[in-house]
Amino acid sequence: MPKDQTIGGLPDSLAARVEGDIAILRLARPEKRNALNDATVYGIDTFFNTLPENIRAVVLHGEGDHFSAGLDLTELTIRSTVEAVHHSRNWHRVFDKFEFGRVPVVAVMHGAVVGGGLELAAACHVRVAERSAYYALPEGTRGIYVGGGGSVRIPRLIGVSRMMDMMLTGRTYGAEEGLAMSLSHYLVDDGAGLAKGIELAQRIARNTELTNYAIMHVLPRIADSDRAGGYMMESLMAAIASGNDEAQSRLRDFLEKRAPKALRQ
Ligand code: 1HE
Repeated sequence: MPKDQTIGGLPDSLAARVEGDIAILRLARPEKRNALNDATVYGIDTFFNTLPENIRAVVLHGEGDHFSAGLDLTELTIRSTVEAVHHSRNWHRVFDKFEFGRVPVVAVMHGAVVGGGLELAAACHVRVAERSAYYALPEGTRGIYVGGGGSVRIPRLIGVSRMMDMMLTGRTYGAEEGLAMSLSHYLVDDGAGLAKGIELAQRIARNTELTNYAIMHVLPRIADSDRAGGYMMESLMAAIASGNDEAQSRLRDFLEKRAPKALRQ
């Protein structure tokens, strides 16, 4: 795969490129603060549907001063109730597709990460924030409600009570607070987010495909299930993963002192 290959067929609001076995998807509508219109959401779907086979991880970031201003509010004004349900269900479909997809996604957040922008980031597997990042759910003050899976995903990150406060009062959290609350996993200086996101994606890409798949698909299901079922699923997954040839060869590499140690970085 040539370096910096582009991925086509996307709307103008998205741009994608390939760097080795990493694909980088950019929200590219800075003039509208990367507000997510239908074309963009369908474009995200297309991106993941057409991801080249060799891609092992994805980095998602935003162009301009903000990650995303959330739902494109111009599109809400013309919807009937039933159209609004379908619209929200489409976000669920697309975000679920990559959350439970083939490869992990690292979000790089800066500036506004609000409303549907936060819902999008919450569907990603690892989140890096630049110091400029701030988080809000202005749906409450706009007289609407989250529709991109936020009610399901965001309480799992910060708890129902914090999300309630954000929606009821329009409270915003800054980047440092977001790190403490698990809205992000990493905090870096402004301008350093993409490099950090790529570095993490490259590290993820070196894991075995099966382990990454288990982490994305099995771990959250275990967390959602009862204890006894969870333990059983874990044992089965552990047995399947360690029986894999690649795992056996990596274990031998460690035991024969050829593999890196898990030292503090
Ligand atoms: C938009 C949007 C948008 C900007 N939909 N057009 N989201 C919100 O309630 C957040 C709304 N946006 C903002 O509060 C601000 O735009 C920001 C704080 C993010 C950035 O402020 P600023 O001063 O840099 O930009 P701006 O001047 O407000 O916006 C620049 C342009 O982007 C302007 O258009 P223009 O044609 O006048 O230049 C804005 O109208 C446009 N723009 N944000 C449409 N969101 C699945 S349900 C999810 C529900 C939600 O996401 S609700 C939360 C929606």
